[in-house]
Amino acid sequence: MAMSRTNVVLIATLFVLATSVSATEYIVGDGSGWTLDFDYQAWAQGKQFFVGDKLVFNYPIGKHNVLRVNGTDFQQCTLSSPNGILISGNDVITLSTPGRKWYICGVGKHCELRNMKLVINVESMSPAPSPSTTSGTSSLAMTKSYGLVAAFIGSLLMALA
Ligand SMILES: [Cu+2]
Repeated sequence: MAMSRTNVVLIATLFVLATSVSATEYIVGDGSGWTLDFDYQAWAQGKQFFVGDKLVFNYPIGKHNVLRVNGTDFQQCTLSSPNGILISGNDVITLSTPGRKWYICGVGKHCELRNMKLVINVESMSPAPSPSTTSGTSSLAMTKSYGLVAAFIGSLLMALA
């Protein structure tokens, strides 16, 4: 089985290489999720979002939703032209283009009165992974990525044994 062992090592190596430049997944509101009276501007502050990163909105189905809106709708909490309504309770949005992105909750007056609104700025280029330039959040994200890689390789090796 020497050949298949070589293949496994090769696959694992490729996986590590791919993951080292992979996107970051941000849980909006972290442990609080997408909910009432959370300061999403504070949450977004200090984070750098890049094309390819993902936002995850977690909330109980039916209690909230996620609307992609434009800047005017965001300011006024209006729903004149939502560019997509997400209702799954575990909504994953891949940031596919650079620029400002606006998200609000369309349920009741959650946007107007309960601060369920998030605006972020997405930058076009991902920085080269470098340990010397880590902020708190990105190093955490990196640690998470490498943990997944380790788990992946571990399960591969176990399958082989
Ligand atoms: Cu809501």
